[in-house]
Amino acid sequence: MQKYTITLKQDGATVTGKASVEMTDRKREAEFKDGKVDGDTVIFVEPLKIQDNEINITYTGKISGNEIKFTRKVGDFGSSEATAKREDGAPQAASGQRGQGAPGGRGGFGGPIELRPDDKPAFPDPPEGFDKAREGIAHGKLEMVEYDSKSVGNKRKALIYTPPGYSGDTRYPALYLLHGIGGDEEEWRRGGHPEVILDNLIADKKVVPMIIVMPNGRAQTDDRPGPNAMATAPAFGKFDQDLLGSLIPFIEAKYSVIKDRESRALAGLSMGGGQSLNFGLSNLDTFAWIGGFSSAPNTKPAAELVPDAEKATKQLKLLYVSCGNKDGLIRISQNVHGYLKEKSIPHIWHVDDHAHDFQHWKRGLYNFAQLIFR
Ligand code: FER
Repeated sequence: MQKYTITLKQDGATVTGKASVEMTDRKREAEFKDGKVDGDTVIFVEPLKIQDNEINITYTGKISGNEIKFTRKVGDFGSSEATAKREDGAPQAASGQRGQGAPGGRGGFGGPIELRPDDKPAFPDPPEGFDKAREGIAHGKLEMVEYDSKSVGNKRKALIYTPPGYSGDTRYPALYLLHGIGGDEEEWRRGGHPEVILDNLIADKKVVPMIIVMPNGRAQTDDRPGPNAMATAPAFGKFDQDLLGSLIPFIEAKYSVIKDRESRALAGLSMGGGQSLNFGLSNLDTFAWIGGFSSAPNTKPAAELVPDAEKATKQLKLLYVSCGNKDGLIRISQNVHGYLKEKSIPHIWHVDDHAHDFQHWKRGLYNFAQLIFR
């Protein structure tokens, strides 16, 4: 009987790690090579040398919830199955762990957290009660709408917040607010209650009254996260067609909104943060205010996000990049900030003490909402 211990570290699409095998009389250790993640599949190779013969063991794993089901193929001649369980938050895996880093939060995604000198808050923590429903103030409304999506080819849903006293006699700016990998058009309401945060900010006259559009950013016919949300990541990459081609025109026909770039903002959490940076920065004629909170590995490399620093600087009214210092995905946002700083592209870099969770995202919305449309 041999005991196999696998330690995996995921950084975006790349996987590194090692295997250690304890046999009755000896122990063998090997670093993996060629590790990668593609949707719900993880592949890596353990180099094995037997009597001067190089024989690779190839692991192909299907990620599902907290488990990875592996097929282990030894050279061309043997194959076996095994299941690894993820040990959340444990710094060293006992047997097959996907991801290290943020304890708590969701998923414990990402790699080790190495904070840099700039990783400091740009804003104080919001006042107590910023996210608690208040009595005696005016409240906005939430409604679910359906629109025809040309790119996806069916009817899709979006949750809309209209501010207190919304009237066709006034024209409002619009914030498009995007969800994360396991989310949908209800995720922000469920986890962040933007209607509460906005009602409070409007009552305190700290924001311009605005409409918030919370769509489903998983642009595929079945847009539920399903049992393996990671496998739906490619659909997040196609949402720009639906957003620009169908959703915005629908919103601008149905609601009393101002139809110019300076009256449109795009922000989101995690996968939605990546989408906001990717789609926002490549569509500066549509959006002037852009925010990425704890942006996920779907975020394009910074040099691709902003190929023309001068043009972006001219067009951007706000670029807000934030992450929690307990979030295993912070490297993504650190890299974006590093590039923006190097190229002197004006932006806000805000790092608070939270993890990959709604504590950070609610504060992101609170800060971002006060800066836009002014
Ligand atoms: C990943 C880790 C996290 C990834 C996406 C996420 C596409 C998204 C997390 C979230 O939306 O909360 O490797 O790859």
